[in-house]
Amino acid sequence: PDRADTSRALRFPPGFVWGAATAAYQIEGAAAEDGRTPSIWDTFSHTPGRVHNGDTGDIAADHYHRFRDDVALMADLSLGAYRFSVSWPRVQPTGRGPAVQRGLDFYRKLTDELLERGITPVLTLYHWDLPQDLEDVGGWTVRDTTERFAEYAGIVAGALGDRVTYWTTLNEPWCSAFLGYGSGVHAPGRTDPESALKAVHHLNLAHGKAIGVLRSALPATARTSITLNLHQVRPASGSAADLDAARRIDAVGNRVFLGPLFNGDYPADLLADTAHLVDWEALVHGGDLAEISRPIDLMGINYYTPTLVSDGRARTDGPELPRNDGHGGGTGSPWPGSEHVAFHLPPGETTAMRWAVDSTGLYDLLMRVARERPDLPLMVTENGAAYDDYVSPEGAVNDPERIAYVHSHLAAVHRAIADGADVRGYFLWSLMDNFEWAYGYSKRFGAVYVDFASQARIPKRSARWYAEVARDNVLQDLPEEDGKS
Ligand code: GBH
Repeated sequence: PDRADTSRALRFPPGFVWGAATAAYQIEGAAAEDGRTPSIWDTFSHTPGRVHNGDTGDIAADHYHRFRDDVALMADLSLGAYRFSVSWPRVQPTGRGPAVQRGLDFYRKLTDELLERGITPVLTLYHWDLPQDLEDVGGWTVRDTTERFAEYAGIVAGALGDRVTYWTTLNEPWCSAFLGYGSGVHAPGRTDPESALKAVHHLNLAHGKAIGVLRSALPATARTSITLNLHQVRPASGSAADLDAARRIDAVGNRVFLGPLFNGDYPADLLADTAHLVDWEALVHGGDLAEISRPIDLMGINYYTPTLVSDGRARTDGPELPRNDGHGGGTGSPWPGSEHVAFHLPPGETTAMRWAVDSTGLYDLLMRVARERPDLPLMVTENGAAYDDYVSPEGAVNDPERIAYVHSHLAAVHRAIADGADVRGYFLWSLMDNFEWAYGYSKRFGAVYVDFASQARIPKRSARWYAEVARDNVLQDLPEEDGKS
């Protein structure tokens, strides 16, 4: 891009929320403390061969014991908001019955600490850690789990409703359903397309029921939402076959959520594409769609990289593109009914995840949702990048690539706002290095470096840079040495 075009400070709207995000299993550790029992991620990570290097979340970043220091660090970094998740098995170990007070106390202390420092808590009820006892009776493939989730939502709302304004039901239900029950790369590691489709409906329904519970349990000032990892799907060519591949991935990656949420219906093409895999009529009961489409106050969007697809059976035109499995490994497919679609690595730079760096994808995604629902405020609830960070002999972590990545994506958010998208905030993934699911501790997404042997925290250069952006509410042009992307 022409630097002359971009060399100006981008001011964000007054009140724009600057935050960072984490998730319980990825940072808390203390896996067996204060009554917590295993979640599906404890079981999965302790199963040999499932997670890189046999890593587990047993200790993780030990945030359960270090939360006061971590909140002090957030204040130091001028964060206005902190997005975290509640560990279901810490609060309600078997997924049913009475709550464990010590579990709830942790989140009371955490949110008090945040509020004392003027940091707005943004709470997610479910970031993938289903109590193992619920998985043992079917997990997300069974309808009862939706009732269990609604009950759990009521418990947390009762305990924290007086101090938390922002409530998110689910983080990335696409991952829970299709990586958990389809590809098997995430817990519980099942690889059955029918189970994945049942899971996706039950996750949608669990969200809807929880919204109902939150609405009645929380004060009118509370803001409710769901966070989706929507896919910015692009066809590899204009051929009819590639366009159909893109339509299919848009259906089972995006519209499977947006349809019921926004229109109270599953898209007809999705039902047709998957009719041979699941009995939708038996799965979706009367009244379910009305529950799922209950109004929400805000939509969270997580974005990392675009999704480039072709018809893997009949590709004749367009450039040869390297393959990318589209789901980070796993033996099953996370795309039930569309297993023939091929995924490609978009051209250009990649991060340590081998994900393409493409900020236009974020712009396009925000504009798409804004066009569909102009009335609905949006938040970027996750965006960020893993790079091979290391501590220099002087004890510093210099990560210019992460600065360039975040800079370009913030510029995309700014452009979307200028073009009419109602984006209210941005949360960097992640506050600190953590347990990166199937990759264990091998991938570092943090603004803060964590030495997992000593648990020392070292803010990376990107953290200092982000702190300035947050403090000033302005994105300055990057100095030449930090490059552009
Ligand atoms: C999020 O998930 C999670 O919410 C968070 O917990 C996690 O730590 C973070 O992102 C980083 O991974 O194989 O090239 O086609 C990310 C969900 C789903 C995003 C798969 C990338 C495919 C990329 N991811 N997707 S590719």
